[in-house]
Amino acid sequence: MTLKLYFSPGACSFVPHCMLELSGASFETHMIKLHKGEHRTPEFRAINPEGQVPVLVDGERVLTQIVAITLYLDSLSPNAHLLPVDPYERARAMQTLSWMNNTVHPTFTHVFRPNNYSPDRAVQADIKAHATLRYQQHLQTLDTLVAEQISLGRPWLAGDHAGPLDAYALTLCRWGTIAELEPTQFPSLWAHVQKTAAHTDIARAISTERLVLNTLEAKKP
Ligand SMILES: N[C@@H](CCC(=O)N[C@@H](CS)C(=O)NCC(=O)O)C(=O)O
Repeated sequence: MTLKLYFSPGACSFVPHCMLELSGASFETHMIKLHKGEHRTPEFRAINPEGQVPVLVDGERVLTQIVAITLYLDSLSPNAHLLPVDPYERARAMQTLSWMNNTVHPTFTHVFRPNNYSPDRAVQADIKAHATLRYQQHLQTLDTLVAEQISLGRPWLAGDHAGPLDAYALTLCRWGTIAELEPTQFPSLWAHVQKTAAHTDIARAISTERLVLNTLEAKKP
C-alpha cells in the first residue's frame, strides 16, 4: 500500500515529507494550498477535521500530528534510523521534537497569523512584535543545541542519521527568514540547515516543494 502525504509547500509537513524520502518508502504527495484555503474545504476537513497539514494516509489509516507521524514512520522503516534506538537517545530526540512542535512552531504561528489570536489590528501588531522576539530567542536556543551536537562529533541532531529534527530545524530557520530574522545571526544553525538541504533525500523534498532556504535573500533585488 502506497503511503500518501497531504502537504503544503514550506509548511511543517516538510518534516514528514523528508522522513518519507529518507525512509525509501513508496509514497505519493497531495498538495494542499493553504494560501488558497484548500485546507478549509469539506473534502479536506473530512480527512482532517482540524484542517491542517500534515496528514499521512496509509490505506484506511489516517494520522495527523508530526510527533505521531514520526513515531509511525520510524516503526514502518526501522532501517532508516529516523529516530535513535537507544531508549535515552530516543527520548531525547522526542523531547527536542516536542519542543519544536509545541513551543517554537506555535510562536511562529503568532508571528505569521496574529489575526488568529485577536481581531484587533493594534493587538495583532503587538502580538507579532512580541512573538518575533520570542521566536528569535527560540532560534538562538536551537543554534546552541546544534553547536553542542557538532562539538560532540554528532553530524545530525539526533546522532548519526539525518531525521525529523534536522528537517524541522531547517523549516524553523527558514520561517525565521519569513519573520525577517537573518539566518546568519544563528551561525551553527544556518550551517546545519545548509548541510541538511544538501542531503540527497532532503534535497528531493526541497525540490518537490520548490523551497528557497533564505526568503530574505530571495527578496533582494
Ligand atoms: N501540531 C500540528 C501542527 C500542524 C500545523 O500547524 N499545520 C499548519 C501548517 S505548518 C497548518 O496546516 N495550518 C493551517 C491552519 O491551521 O489553518 C502538527 O504537528 O501537525
